[in-house]
Amino acid sequence: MSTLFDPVQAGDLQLANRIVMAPLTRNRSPNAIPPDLAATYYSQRATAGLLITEATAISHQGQGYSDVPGLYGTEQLDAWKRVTDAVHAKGGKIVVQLWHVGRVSHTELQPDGGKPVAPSAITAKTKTVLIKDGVPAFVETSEPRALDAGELPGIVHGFAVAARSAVETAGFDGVELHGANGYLLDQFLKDGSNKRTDDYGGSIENRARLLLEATRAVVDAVGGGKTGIRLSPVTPANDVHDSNPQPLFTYVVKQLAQLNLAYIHIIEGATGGPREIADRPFDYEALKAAYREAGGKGAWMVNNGYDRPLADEAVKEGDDLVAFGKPFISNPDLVRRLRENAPLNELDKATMYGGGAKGYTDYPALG
Ligand code: 8OZ
Repeated sequence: MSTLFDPVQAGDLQLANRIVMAPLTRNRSPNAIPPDLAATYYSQRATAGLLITEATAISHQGQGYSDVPGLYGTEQLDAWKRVTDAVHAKGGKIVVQLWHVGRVSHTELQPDGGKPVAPSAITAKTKTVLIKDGVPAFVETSEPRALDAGELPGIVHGFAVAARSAVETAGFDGVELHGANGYLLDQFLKDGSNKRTDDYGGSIENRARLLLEATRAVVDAVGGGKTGIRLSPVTPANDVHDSNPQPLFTYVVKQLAQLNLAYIHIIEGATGGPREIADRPFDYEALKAAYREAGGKGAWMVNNGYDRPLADEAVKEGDDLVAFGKPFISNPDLVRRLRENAPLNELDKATMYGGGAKGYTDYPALG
C-alpha cells in the first residue's frame, strides 16, 4: 500500500513523494518579473514531490492583479530560469501554472487600459488587487467585453507559446493550465458566466471547447506527459457558477482522458474554504471514476484543506497526489513536518500578497 511519502510517476514527471505545493499567488513580481528571492522561496520548498508555481500570466491581457509574474517576456523567462535552476539543484521538480484571468482584471492592468476580456460582457462580483506605492488594495474588477470568436485562436496559441517557452527556455519540468477559480477557461465552462450563442457557448461541448482546445495546443507544444490541468467544479471563487456541474465536468475529464496528461488537479469545494458547499453538491469519486473509465492514466491530484489524516485517507482511496496550499507558505519543510507529525508554523496573512522577504523566505524550517 502506497503512502504519502512514496514516489509516484505523473506522466513524464518522476516524483519523490505525493506531496505537492499548490499554486499560491504572492504578488512579488513587479513588471511581471519574478524577484531574485523567488529562487530562494521555491528552492526552500523543493522537498515537495512537485512544486506548482503561483499563477503566471501567458500574456499581458491574461494578467489581472498587480505584481503577478508572466511568461511572455525575455526578462520574465530568464528570471524563471533562475528559479528552476535553484529548484533542480535541490533535486526538486517544478511546473508553472499557465494563467489567463479573463474578466478578473482591471483596466489599469490591461494593455492600453482596455477592458478585460470574457466569454460574455458580465462583470464578475469579485475583487482584484492593485498595489500602489507598495500598498495592496482590493478593488472591484472592471466591466469586461465579450471576446470575438476570431480572437479565440490567438488565446489558444498563447497558451501553447507560453508552455513551450516555459519548458524550452525557462527550464520547467512541465506546465499546468489554470482551468479553475473563475478565470478565463472556467468562465467559458460555466453557464453563469458564458452566455454565448456561437460554438463556444450553450451546450456542454461548446462551453468546454476553449479549455479543450487550449489543453490540446499545450499538449502539442510540450507533450501530454508534461501537462497538467487544474479544475474547480463548484468553487464560488470569482463569482462563477454552473447550473449542472456534474455532467459538465464528467464530459471535460472524459475528453482529457484521451490526452495522456501528467495529472488532473481538482479543487474540492470552495477554494481555500469549505470542502462541502450545501447548495453545490458534487461527487468527486464519480468524477475520478469517469476519468479512469475513459482511459485516463494521469495522476489524480486533490486539493483543499488537507491535513495529514485527510491526506493519508486520500492516498488510501487511490488519489495519487495531494496538493497543500497555505501550509506551504509558512512551512518550507512541510514534507518533513507531515512525516514527523510536527507542529506547523502559523501563516501570517498580512504578508501573503505583496511585500518582500518577510512572510516569503523567512519562515523557519525545523532545526
Ligand atoms: C489569490 C489571490 C489572487 C489570485 C487563484 C490565482 O485563486 C489565484 C489567486 C488567489 O487561483
